[in-house]
Amino acid sequence: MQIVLASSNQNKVREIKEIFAPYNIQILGITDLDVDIPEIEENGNTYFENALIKANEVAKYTSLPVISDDSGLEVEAFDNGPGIYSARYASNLGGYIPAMKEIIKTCNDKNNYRARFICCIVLVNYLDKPLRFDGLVSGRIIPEIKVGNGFGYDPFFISDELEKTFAEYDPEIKNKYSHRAKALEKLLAYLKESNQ
Ligand code: ITT
Repeated sequence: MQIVLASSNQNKVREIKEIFAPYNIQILGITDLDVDIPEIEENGNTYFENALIKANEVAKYTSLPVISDDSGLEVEAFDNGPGIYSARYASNLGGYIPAMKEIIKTCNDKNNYRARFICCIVLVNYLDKPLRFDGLVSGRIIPEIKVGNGFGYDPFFISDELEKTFAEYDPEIKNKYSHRAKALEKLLAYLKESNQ
């Protein structure tokens, strides 16, 4: 089975390909379609709406099933932001290091470090309606930035199920415990069941 992944974030593409690697499913990137897809405006109000916008846009160019991933970091002390604005928040501040420093400051001020990563995966071109698979990982922000593996906000987030930040582990660990892994686990279980 082939699935097109509607994402231009190469880190997500890498993680999703790694998670699918043991299964008989080939993940194609947008660039494998050999078509020119204009930049997609993510103007939804929820992860699901944004994921649907991305998946539907790419589905205009292929008859293969298409998945998309909309994800973000929610920090309690930050009124559960940056959330769906996670990528834009970092880019407005000039990168992930300044964005993490700002978030740490707010957590310090409020003495609340609770946070979670959210991932919403949408599958279209499969049934006659979009399907949605959600993943969440609860954890905490730490007041240090441990640059290493992973991407984005990984260097200062520790899942409640782990001891260190996602950035400090090999990709296999993040790909087992992350919000993305949890959403994709549900998608894989669904595909397995629907192909039987
Ligand atoms: P596409 O829309 O093209 O897939 P994007 O990076 O714009 O790429 P999103 O709009 O879903 O994707 O933004 C998700 C942002 O949330 C991402 O850029 C990171 O800032 C953050 N994020 C999501 N998952 C993460 C993870 O596993 N580790 C660290 N940060 C993550």
